[in-house]
Amino acid sequence: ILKGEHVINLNFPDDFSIGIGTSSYQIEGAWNTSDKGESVWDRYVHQNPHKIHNQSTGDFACDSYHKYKEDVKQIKDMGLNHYRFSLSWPRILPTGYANVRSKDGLKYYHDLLTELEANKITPFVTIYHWDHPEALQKIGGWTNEIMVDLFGDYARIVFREFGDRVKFFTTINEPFAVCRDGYTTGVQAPGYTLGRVAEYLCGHNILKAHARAYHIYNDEFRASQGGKIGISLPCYHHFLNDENDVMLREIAFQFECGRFAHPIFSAEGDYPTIVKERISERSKLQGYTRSKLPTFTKDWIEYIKGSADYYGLNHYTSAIVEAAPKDENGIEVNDEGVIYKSDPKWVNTTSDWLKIVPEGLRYVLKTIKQRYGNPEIYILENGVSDNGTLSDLQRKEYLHSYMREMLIAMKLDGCNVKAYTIWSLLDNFEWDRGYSEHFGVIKVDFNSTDRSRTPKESAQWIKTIANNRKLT
Ligand code: GBH
Repeated sequence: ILKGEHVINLNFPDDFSIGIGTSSYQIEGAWNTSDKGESVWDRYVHQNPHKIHNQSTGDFACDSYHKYKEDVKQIKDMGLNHYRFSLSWPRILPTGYANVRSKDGLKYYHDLLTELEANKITPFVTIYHWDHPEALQKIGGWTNEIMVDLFGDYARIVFREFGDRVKFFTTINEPFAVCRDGYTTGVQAPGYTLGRVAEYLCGHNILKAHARAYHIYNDEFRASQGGKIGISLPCYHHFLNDENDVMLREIAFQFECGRFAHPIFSAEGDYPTIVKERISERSKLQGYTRSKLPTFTKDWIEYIKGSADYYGLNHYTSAIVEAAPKDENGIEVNDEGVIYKSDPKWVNTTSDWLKIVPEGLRYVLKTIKQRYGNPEIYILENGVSDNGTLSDLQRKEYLHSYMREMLIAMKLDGCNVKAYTIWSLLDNFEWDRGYSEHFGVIKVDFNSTDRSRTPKESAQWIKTIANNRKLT
């Protein structure tokens, strides 16, 4: 550790916001209440029950559609500053298009905002957290460029409806996961295993859609509403077995984080050169006519560049990167040419992909600062799962150690972190893992029809931190 570390105080600056998050499909339930449209997740879990742990669905989830007042009370009880939640696109626009709006859908979110205002909790609103309308998937979902226009239309309605009450917007949650798991691995809705052409096309359209929403906000709403808008991107820290392998780290960073961050946050814009070169070379080796990675025109590069007021970071864990093996033709098994491993010394959690590596967060924050001109950073997700206990000691330790690294990055490295968001408020529908991994600081009894909520021990700990404004 570093000289001077012992002398820094671990208090949160006065203007720093501490909050907690959820997403619509994971908690709301009420999947077909009133005129809500079907989402890709509704369709996916109903048509592919075997792809979800225990054949679970989010049909009822935490029933937050009916119990949002209780959710807000829990946040209030912990003394937190903000609540990050997402809007369900088909709840607001049942067909996906802007010509049909659901009065009940809009009312639900207005009611939630009213409750938050009454409790002085700042809303951080994510416009899209994976549950787009099934009707739009029918025409290709994120592989169809029309999504850029349609997402823009949806975002405009969101700003017009809610922008006088919401000052923090996030356009899209984790494009990497949407495209990798929706189109290549197929473990998330819509569940396709189409490969990298589709995955990169998805990412390409998501970057454009994000920028479209940003510019709509900028041109039509910023002057009167005065909020901030950004995107949430996941980023691990990449450790090396051999410090001479710095190229592996560079490639891993640029494929996982830079592919989405560089077009938006770098001075030059566009995809990172190394990503363009590697994908183009490999596409050639594999006999494709052109690169699997689409190309941005100069206009699009300029339009996407700078399209965020803050860098939204989702961070859970880190990995060791190694060179990818080669197939029988001597070609690396994936475009990036790296694979992820974990250190057996890292502490395990209930989620097999999530090892506890707090120092990774500091590295990631420093990397973002160095590469992208010290942007404001909002940590929008950080947390850990448990196996259903109320005595969640590991969560307290996890949150403490990660918050500590964040504060060190702020105070010693000068990283401009302005908000920290715990994932998650509630045990919830954990996508393909169903209800088997519990990320909540509030336990939800999924066997009770009223989905009763009980704070875990970590909730009490969070309350102490939020009240003292200091990590002890
Ligand atoms: C977040 O993504 C999501 O934004 C949030 O909705 C979710 O509740 C939270 O994670 C906790 O899971 O072992 O190959 O199947 C984090 C990124 C992407 C991490 C998918 C887990 C599965 C890896 N996630 N990934 S694998």
